[in-house]
Amino acid sequence: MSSQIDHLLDETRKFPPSEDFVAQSISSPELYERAAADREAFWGEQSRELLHWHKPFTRVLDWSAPPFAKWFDDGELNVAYNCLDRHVEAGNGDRVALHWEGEPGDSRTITYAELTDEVKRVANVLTDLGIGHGDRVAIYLPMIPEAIASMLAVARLGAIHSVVFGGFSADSLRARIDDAGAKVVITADGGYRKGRVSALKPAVDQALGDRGDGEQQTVEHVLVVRRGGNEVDWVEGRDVWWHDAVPAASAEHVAEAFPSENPLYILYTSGTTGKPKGILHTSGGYLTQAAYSHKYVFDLHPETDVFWCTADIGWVTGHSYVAYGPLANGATQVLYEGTPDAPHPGRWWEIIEKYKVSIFYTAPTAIRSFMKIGRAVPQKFDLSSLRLLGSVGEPINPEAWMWYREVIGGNKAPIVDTWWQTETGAIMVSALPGVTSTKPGSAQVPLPGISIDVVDEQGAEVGNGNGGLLVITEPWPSMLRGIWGDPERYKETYWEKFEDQGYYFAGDGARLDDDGDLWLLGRVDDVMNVSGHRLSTAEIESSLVAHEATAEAAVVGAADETTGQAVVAFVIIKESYLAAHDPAGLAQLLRLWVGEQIGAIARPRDVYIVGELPKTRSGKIMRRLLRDVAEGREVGDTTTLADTAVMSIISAQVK
Ligand code: 6R9
Repeated sequence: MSSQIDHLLDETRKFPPSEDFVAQSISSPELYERAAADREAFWGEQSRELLHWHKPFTRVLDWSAPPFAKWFDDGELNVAYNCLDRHVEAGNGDRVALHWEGEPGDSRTITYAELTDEVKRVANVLTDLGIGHGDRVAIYLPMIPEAIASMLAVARLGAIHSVVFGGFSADSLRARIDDAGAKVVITADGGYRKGRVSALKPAVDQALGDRGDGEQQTVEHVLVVRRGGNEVDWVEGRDVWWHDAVPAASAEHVAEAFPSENPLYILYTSGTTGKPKGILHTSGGYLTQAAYSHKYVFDLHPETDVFWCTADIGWVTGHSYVAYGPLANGATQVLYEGTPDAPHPGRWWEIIEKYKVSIFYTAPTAIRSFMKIGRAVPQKFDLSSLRLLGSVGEPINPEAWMWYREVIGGNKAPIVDTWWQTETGAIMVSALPGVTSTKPGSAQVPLPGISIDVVDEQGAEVGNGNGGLLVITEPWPSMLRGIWGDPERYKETYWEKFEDQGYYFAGDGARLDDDGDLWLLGRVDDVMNVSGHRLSTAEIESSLVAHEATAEAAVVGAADETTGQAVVAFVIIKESYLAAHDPAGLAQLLRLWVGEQIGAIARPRDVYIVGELPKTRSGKIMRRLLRDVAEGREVGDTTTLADTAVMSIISAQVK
């Protein structure tokens, strides 16, 4: 790791924005000045400018009971109205909201007027299914227009959605449905992935099936979109076809105003313990910063730009930069159902050419896998429409950054590397194109209105040229309002570490270079980042030990050329299991087991069956040493181990 950091800090290339870009850019240095002069007034101004408030707010921030913030809290708005109706009322109903592209090549173009109509119908259907203000709705859908319509319909009713990534297993879905107490699940029969229909409804059926623990489950209805055309089981009275209910519903629906702090959604993310955290976001502040960041970071010209964020709606990036930010700003965007390489490795570039995408936002892991295939593939397509590129999810190494700039951006499109988290709700750190000279590998500077610092373990500023922990020093509009049902965990996880200073602890290591630009150095806790997705070591360990063969397990994130980090597991097998079973194929069995338990993204790259795990005298597993083994390095300092011989035994077993 440290050699990698040194290498990063040797990076001195800088790319100032071109004159042409500056001339048309909506940002200017004045934005920073206004925010610095009066932060709260700045956010108040932004919110009034970007959103329609049914009842205007008179207070910007109430921080009288930290860490529980209230933004714009005496104002009232409707999130869906802001994303839909007001654009139609302003005469932009014919503007394309979604250019949707199915994986097999089918496509649909949906205008703002059409999407508004659809959302009103879905809102009426959900009302009929018993959903009202404050109820929870789980959404387990592929990347189809109905996914966006579902989120907005839930928001329109003042209800709360919990989108669960379609790649998650029935068990993961069940845990999220239970934790939120969802009343309705919206799903599909299946969706297209890698050239085949991948079924979704069976996982919902399984999640809602008898759990054998006598617990009442909360779901009353399942609304099912037909997409894959695959056969599905049907529960009469519980299941409703979308294509029966939605077209038959009325397209009249008046958006009611809700208080600014009305909960909007829960999104589960991995923490340092096994149980995922239900991150809670509310309405007015969240939508303000989603719209603001989308507008300025992406230099959005809604009349002419075509925006494409490749994230799935199951992740926060899909919430803020597929659903809420772009729609609040009246943008035209691309929504793609499938994988980047189906049916051919140039699929993404073909889509950019087809829709003349001008702003493209994706993750470093995708860029690295395209680099591996080679530039000949993208070079077959006309990518000249691209004028701005974005990156999110993990640090982007300078090599990948340069490749992205040259091969995809034609050496002209600025790249914005955006740092943020599920918890922050929206982008916090990024260059402003048209203002900032960009630097390969650095996420650079906090957005106007955002206060970030790098501090040491005691909370003291480290200053330029030094590394430490990234903190957010002032509340921000789209900050999480808590962890669903667990206020204590919220305080402990994010606020306890720097309680005296009142800083939010992000869990990331960072460094400030001599210019004061930020370099993100990865998580400092037991959270891994695999292809830009957060996974917790504890969650995968508990899944491994849930298998009858496993006595003990330790999981580490090991550096991986394509995925950033990869899951590597070290497992001790029970004597009793070995006595009765053939150990051949056991590693593969456990890999698949984790995939079934959590989802394919959590499946370990390697499972090593070992006899012992390295532990300190107090019994803590020393993952640092296992990481050395997993990354094929000389094993580090073992002096604090209870048994110092253990590492040589493990190294031998792994070879
Ligand atoms: C938006 C999103 C958050 C974690 C975060 C950090 C890493 C995200 C990054 C980045 C370096 C960037 N991360 N963006 N690291 N540079 N531009 O990814 O949310 O899934 O909650 O992950 O991802 O470690 O703490 P989430």
